[in-house]
Amino acid sequence: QTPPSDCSEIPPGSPSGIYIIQPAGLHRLVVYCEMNVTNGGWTVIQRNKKDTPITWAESWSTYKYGFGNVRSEYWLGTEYIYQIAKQKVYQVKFVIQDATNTTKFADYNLFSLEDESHGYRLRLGSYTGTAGDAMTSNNPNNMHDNMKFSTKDRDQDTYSKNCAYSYEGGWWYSACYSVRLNFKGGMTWGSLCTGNCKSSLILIKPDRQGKGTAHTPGVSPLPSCLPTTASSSVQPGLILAFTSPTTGCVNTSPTQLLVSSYAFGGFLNPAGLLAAPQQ
Ligand SMILES: [Ca+2]
Repeated sequence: QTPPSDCSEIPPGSPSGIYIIQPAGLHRLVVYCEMNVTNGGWTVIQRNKKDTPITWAESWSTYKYGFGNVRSEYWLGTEYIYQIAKQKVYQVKFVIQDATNTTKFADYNLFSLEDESHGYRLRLGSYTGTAGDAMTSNNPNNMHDNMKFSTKDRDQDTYSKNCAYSYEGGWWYSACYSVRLNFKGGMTWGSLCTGNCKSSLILIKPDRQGKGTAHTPGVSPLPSCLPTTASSSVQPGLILAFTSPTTGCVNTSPTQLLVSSYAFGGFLNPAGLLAAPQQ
């Protein structure tokens, strides 16, 4: 049975949590589905908070395949975001908690990335919301829409130096930013919260609600494996989640170890958990 191609195919009414999806032409991914915000069905591609232990100043390849903890702060992976968003016409919702703990939204009715050979260039549609249209700008120096993705080791911005290196996180930089969400510390969203945003959440789903076919009735999120069992052979950046074939639970490691692609290509270790493939 094929998993849903994204969180929009999780049946309405299912709780938020960790689910398995399989975008067209890709392997299975472990993702967090947000089922409470605005009709649910959202695939979480980024989650961050001001006091995160996650280091966001990561390399191109780390961003490409994702990092963090799917239950807390994480980046799903630029390649996987691209693969998901190319399936249909997608929209994006940025959920920003400002310095006064007020939650604001920024919606763009189109979200897509170009492929890696084109730098994962960002394409956004028109804005609605309460947070302010910080991703697009009349100022080419802090524009994000239509920019390529840059990391500390791959400078694709429009600045003479490297924004991603200077500002410690991968993003669709120009020269350099009005939005900084991939950052360890206070985040920035336009003039809403400048270096003091409390948290961020980036959600995508197909533009037309219900366009996707409900996949399996009565789906529940994968339960957490307790107690936490970590494998000593895990390489940072390789493992995202352990899944138990007997209980179906997901065991995410505490920090810096991500959750997506390798959970299903591995083998059973002595603890009965599916570990990442040895490369
Ligand atoms: Ca540059």
